[in-house]
Amino acid sequence: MLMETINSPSDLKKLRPEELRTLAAELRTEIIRTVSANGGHLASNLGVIELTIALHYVFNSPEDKIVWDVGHQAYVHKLLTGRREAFHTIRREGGLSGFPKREESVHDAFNTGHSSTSISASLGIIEGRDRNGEQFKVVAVIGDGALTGGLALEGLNHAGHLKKDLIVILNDNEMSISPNVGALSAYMNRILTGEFYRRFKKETKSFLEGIPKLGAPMAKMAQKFEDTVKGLVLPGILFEELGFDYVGPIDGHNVDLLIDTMKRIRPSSSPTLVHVITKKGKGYEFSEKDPCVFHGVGPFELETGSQIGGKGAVSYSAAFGRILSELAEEDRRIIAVSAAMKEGTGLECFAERFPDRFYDVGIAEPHAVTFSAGLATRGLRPVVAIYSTFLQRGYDEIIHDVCLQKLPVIFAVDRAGIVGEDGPTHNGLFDISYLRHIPELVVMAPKDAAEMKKMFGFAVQHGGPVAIRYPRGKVPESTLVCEEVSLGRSETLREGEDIALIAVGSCVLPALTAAERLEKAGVHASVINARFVKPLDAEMIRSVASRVPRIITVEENVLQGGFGSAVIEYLSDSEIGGVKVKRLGIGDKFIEQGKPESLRARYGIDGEGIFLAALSFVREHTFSA
Ligand SMILES: Cc1ncc(C[n+]2csc(CCOP(=O)(O)OP(=O)(O)O)c2C)c(N)n1
Repeated sequence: MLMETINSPSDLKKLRPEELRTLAAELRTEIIRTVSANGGHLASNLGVIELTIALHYVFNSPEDKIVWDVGHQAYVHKLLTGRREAFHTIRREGGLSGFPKREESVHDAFNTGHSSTSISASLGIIEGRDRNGEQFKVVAVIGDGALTGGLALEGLNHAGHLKKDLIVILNDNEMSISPNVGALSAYMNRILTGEFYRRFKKETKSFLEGIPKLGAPMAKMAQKFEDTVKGLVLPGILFEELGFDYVGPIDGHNVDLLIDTMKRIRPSSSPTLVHVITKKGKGYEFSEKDPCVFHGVGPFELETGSQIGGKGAVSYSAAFGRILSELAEEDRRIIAVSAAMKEGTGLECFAERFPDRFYDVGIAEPHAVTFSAGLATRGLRPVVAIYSTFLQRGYDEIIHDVCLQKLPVIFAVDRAGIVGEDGPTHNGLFDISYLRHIPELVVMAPKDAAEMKKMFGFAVQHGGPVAIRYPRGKVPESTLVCEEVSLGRSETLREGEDIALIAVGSCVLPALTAAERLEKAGVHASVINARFVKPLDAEMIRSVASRVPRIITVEENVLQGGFGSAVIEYLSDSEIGGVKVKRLGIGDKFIEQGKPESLRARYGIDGEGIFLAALSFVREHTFSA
């Protein structure tokens, strides 16, 4: 196997052109095999095999820096930069990250996971390089989806101003996770279909032929000129106007052409954008057919492409999609907004049922929030569904554009809590903290699907901004009767006088499990479903504190500024003493990748962890009393 001879990019440079094609085939097989076992971003990686080979063939990593946007497509890069033997551990606990990580390799120039950062980061690296008097090249590899993000456009704008030798490789497969949307995408599509070229040709020809005498020979000359410029200068006029030399579009699966192009542009001293056309999912029949499903996929059967363990209970995202569709049937004000995550957030069914009430705004979370604020000023009820980790991008917009104006925007905060294999860039562990302190905003978390439905029903009727957070994964089996939701009121699920477990959302059922085990150990626990992180159920806290000597709060969020902090703040501000409070949640650190169940156990927020913490809390404070 050629692949086994490549331990660093310098080994790659020893291969002959025909060997590079063999290597590409081997890499494809390796990636398909590994992702079928571990899950991961298959389609995006299969699309950049030849491109990655060419980049490492021409540039000299780690001296030259390659910055991968989003970073989900860096598997080939990992395989070529000394991580082949560890590749089978990708996305596993203790294994290789599914994204570039500076801590993992000197070849990873910048950590990524969130979209649209590569151009800004690369520009910063270039400016830092020049200030230090260093000499190397910097290449940002960005997809057409990631280019729809405002941050990428801000970077392009600045790059055109700085006029440094930034190289941007635009990997255009016409797909974000689902087909890419927006005017930029349409523009690039026109480049690909040759509309620019055809229009240019027609207009120039008729203009020239209209000139008496000289016209005809000039038109002939122009024909020759056209052949030279075809596909080179004119199609990328937008990028040219932004200060980039545009090269392309070129076939992103032709290694020779890619290498040749990279060699030509490498010496350039001004911003250059190479438009590379790739096929997402290339080389595996199932991912070519359905690149959206194989964008980020769980383990699957190699022969059939069908996902292993994909069936069964409904996910929270799917439950949300159904709930919103039902509510929208009754209430014409409801509009759904997604930032390039229609499938991930469960909004496919809504989009099908109400195509004219669904917006995919591209990978543009801040815009999604402000756009929704605008809709809300017109009496509509926008529901903007964004993963907790990506909503971080919209923080100021939530404050300035939504809450300051008390606008009734509903935030469906998906993937709130531990997300798992995608690691620290994707965990949704901050939203309680970054939402809780915003005036006017109501923050809720359901324990199961029935409660989720009631909460969204409540949110639509509530006249101001509301955020509802729920985790990744399946909705739990729950036979609990769901009370009506009323503003700032919690739900007491179980009474006990030794300790009170006050839990938020996904931690409520584990708290109940813990309480049952505590009962067997002779400890009587109350279990309270907080329901509202904000406004806090002050009456409940006051009443619990007067009856029970110990409180444990449980949340799948960082402890700093979280729900437990809110409880302590309330007790302190109200000068309520005599009750001991312990907070369970995630400490002050970014937590590693791994299986969500295993991470919940490690951080003590599963049933077992809550049980053990409660037991020792009771014992500690009984003996020391
Ligand atoms: C800020 C942010 N929002 C959403 C996502 C989720 N996401 C990951 S990849 C992706 C699509 C990227 O499309 P593109 O850049 O064209 O890359 P491709 O996978 O098509 O190669 C999205 C929306 C993200 N990583 N970051």
